[in-house]
Amino acid sequence: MQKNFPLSASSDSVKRPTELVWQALTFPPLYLSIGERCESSTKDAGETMVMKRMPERSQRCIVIGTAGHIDHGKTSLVRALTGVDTDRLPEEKKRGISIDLGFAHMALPNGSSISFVDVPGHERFVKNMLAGVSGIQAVLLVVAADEGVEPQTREHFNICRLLGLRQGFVVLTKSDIADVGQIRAARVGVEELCRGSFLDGAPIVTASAMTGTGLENVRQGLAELVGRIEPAASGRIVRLPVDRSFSVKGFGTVVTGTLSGGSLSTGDTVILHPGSRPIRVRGLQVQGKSVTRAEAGERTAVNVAGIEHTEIRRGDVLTASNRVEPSRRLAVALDWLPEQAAHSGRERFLVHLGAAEVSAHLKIWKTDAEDSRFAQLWLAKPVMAFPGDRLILRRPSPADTVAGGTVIDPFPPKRSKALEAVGRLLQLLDCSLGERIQILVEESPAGLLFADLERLCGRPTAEIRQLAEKNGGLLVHAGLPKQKVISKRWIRERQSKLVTWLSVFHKQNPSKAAAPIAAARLGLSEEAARFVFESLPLVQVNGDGVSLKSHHPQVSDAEAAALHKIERRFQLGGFAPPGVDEVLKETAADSRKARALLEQLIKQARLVRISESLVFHADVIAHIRTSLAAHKGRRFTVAEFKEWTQISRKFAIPLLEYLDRASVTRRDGDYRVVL
Ligand SMILES: Nc1nc2c(ncn2[C@@H]2O[C@H](COP(=O)(O)OP(=O)(O)OP(=O)(O)O)[C@@H](O)[C@H]2O)c(=O)[nH]1
Ligand SMILES: [Mg+2]
Repeated sequence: MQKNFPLSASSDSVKRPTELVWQALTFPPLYLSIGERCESSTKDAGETMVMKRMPERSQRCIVIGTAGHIDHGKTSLVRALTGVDTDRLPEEKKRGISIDLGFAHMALPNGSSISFVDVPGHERFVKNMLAGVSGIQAVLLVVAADEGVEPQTREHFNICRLLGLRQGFVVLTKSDIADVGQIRAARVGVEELCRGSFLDGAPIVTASAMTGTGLENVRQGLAELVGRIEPAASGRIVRLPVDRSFSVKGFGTVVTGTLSGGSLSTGDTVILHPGSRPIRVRGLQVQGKSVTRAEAGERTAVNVAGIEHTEIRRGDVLTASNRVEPSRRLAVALDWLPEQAAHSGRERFLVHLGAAEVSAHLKIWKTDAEDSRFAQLWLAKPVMAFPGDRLILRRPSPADTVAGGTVIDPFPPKRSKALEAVGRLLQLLDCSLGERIQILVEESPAGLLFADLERLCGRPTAEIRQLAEKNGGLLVHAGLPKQKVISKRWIRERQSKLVTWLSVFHKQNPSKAAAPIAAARLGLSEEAARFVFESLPLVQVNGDGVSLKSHHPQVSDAEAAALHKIERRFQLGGFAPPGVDEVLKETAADSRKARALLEQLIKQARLVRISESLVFHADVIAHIRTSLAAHKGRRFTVAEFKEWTQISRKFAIPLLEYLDRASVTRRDGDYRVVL
């Protein structure tokens, strides 16, 4: 039976032991009760999970991050709004600053709710701030009214802008200690900072966490903000970039993060990356409550089974898809901050993606001296990245944010020339998923499996299949053991090559009925070759041989006589044909030669192969087809069929199976139905 999380304590009623190190859990009240010790590990890394179902909760539940310079009042504002002090580390208490991420939540009167991610403002902890803001849907830019815009106001704002955030507003805090002139100056500074950005024209609310003045306006602003936020996409591959991993007594390992799409249910098996380790979801909490399902965009705490909390680190990723995998090389479009020169060469950067921080170097694809937009990132360790993911590039020393980036291709070709690479990235940059599928399939020499496409596109197979099937330029080949998508253009190109090759083969081997597929496949896999051959109207595939339909093998007088003899044997056999081996033996001393003659007759449709060892004359099959066609819809048993044809059971069963395959009849239990 599934074990529930403790539901007894509420955040404010619990007096937590001082040794609690990581109280800044997503939903501390439910995981922690008096005396429980919670340990944590917070280091690097990744993301993911596949979405399947629609949300079961009707209320909106969104994640908002704070941003702003050190000491500007972010934590105080969150506490005034939620009653939760997100500074929980002893060191945070001692130093009076936030060091790591803090979490709190509040309910809005309309039933919606907000999860706050409170970030530290200190310049040394921007890396922690980055682990928190990757999952937020809106920002509260907090600026102390008495100080105005400061360096980390700017850096945090830039990070939010570069991550592609679209919603948020500004709170000028500490209004109780700022005079009118300071407030006006702070407002002007903020307006200047935000000009032309997603916060241009956003409300600038003046408030004091100390006196409570203006907090009602902040609440109102939050309620309006929630209404403007687009719901996170369902039906996507879900990733849970882990920003925290800790252990709760009696429950074991709990990890937290923001689900980036889809849903996660208790009992699901998820895969931990890096390492591709499957683990089971024992329990889930969202907004401080145990739930059976967490949805895209929600701050989620996941109780996982069978793994120590120290084995999961900040930046690791949970995913429900076993087809996606982390990558060490990313093709990206970069947006450099104006004051930052374009970089390349040996300089190392820190890449922040999801909750991960990874060292990397850059290769910029320069097509002219000015252009440093497109680049390839070589990462020190793999990260789970999907096309369209945003990332931040920082210089480690002196620490500074230098650029934002968008992942264009998480698995780019290893080698290519700058012009080629840029041309390709420009194509992929703004394309739809359908166009991306087409580009990727056309690039690959023999088509792509759906599993490959899921990995390359970061989107679920069901969505990819739908788009591939309705794309006139692509062919979904169902005949292979694993379904593959092949471009029709590619087939057409191969078609002309194959036809040329076959013409040459027939010219050089005029007496051979067909070329072996293995020899004709022109560097393709046998599966792909067979698929191409079968799709060509000019070409005929027969067993292991392939030939042009227009080809008629030249035969000597002796061969013509042998052909006649073989055909005659099957014709005379009628419904009781002779054994293939027996006929071959009679025909020629050289068994390969005899088989080639038989194959020739099959190719010419004088004989029909029913199974490997059973061949009928074409007239017999034509006779059966005509006789059955006159009884459309008629049901009959094997015994009846035997009676009509006077055929033995040995031949009747394979013959009927052949007729089923040829859609002349359909099996229905003990009966056949004439189609
Ligand atoms: N007078 C006054 N003081 C405030 C107000 N808000 C915060 N403070 C004080 O400012 C100091 C810093 O507040 P915090 O809320 O910790 O600031 P922060 O932005 O979270 O700081 P970091 O997380 O370290 O970046 C504390 O001493 C607060 O008591 C306010 O509205 N009025
Ligand atoms: Mg703080």
